[in-house]
Amino acid sequence: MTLPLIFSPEVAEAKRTGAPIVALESTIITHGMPYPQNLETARLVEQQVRDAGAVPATIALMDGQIHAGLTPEALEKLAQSNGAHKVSRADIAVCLAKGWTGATTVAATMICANLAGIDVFATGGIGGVHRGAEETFDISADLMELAQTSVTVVAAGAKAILDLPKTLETLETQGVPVLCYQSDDFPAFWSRSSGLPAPLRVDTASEIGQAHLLRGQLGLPGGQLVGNPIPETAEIPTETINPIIQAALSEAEAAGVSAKEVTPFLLGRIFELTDGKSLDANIALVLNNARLAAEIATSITALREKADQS
Ligand code: PSU
Ligand code: MN
Repeated sequence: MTLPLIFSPEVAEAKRTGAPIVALESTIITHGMPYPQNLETARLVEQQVRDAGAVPATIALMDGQIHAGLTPEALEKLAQSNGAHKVSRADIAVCLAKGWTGATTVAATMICANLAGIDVFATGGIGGVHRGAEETFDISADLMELAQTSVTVVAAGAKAILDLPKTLETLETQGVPVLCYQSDDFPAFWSRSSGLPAPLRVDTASEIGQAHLLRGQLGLPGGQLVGNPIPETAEIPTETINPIIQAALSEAEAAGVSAKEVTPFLLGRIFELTDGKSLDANIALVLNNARLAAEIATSITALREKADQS
């Protein structure tokens, strides 16, 4: 049985020439933003990766295949689809077996990127330990994936809808390096700082690329989480966003939302409660992450070429 993995023409060409590639997730498209902003953002993010000198590979499951790179038509179809499944580690194989359309979370995108030989992945925010996890046990599979799959993930930290101290503790327990880019603080998505100190600070894309390769050499499984703070001009002050987060959390509890519906529910309510303003910030930070991810992928490619020559 051959691996059900196919590349878009653009990604296949990049694989052939050894050009740097950046993986992008698709749950953010189907479950993270409304149509048509989701499609516009997905296109902008892909273009940002290209402008920064790498090739974008948006990952999704369709017709029984893992797609690494989507054609413009496939991207549009995914962004418009209402029935796409949210696919994490647990769901990938069944989704493929059934031929469903599956949008990949951070965890599933890491698995697919790794299969496709892609080292770097850009997203908005990762999943984490939910508030009240001591009761619900709701901890995103993204955290355990970072501990076992060797992909460097660039995110603007994690949203304050989560319990950020517990999220960082879990990452530490799992041995996941959390590298905060040019910052002494762990970023909190819409805010540049969560108020929590950076577990590790890095200042250049090249350091991140070197650390990625060193982890491989050292035989350490798992990836790296890069926390890239939202650009200052796009930041939403905590005084503005915190009451909205609280309201969304209370509504989720009152409505009895659970399991994989929790994150999409909260994101949708925050979008509505901010009259869509949360989305502008979200778009700015994803673009910022795409740029840094392209720089990291470029530096990994250059470091590998240098090593091959010596
Ligand atoms: N956090 C965000 N935006 C998102 C997600 C998380 O700020 O779109 C998506 C990502 O795909 C992430 C997933 O991997 O939700 C986590 O879902 P869960 O908490 O159910 O594991
Ligand atoms: Mn969950």
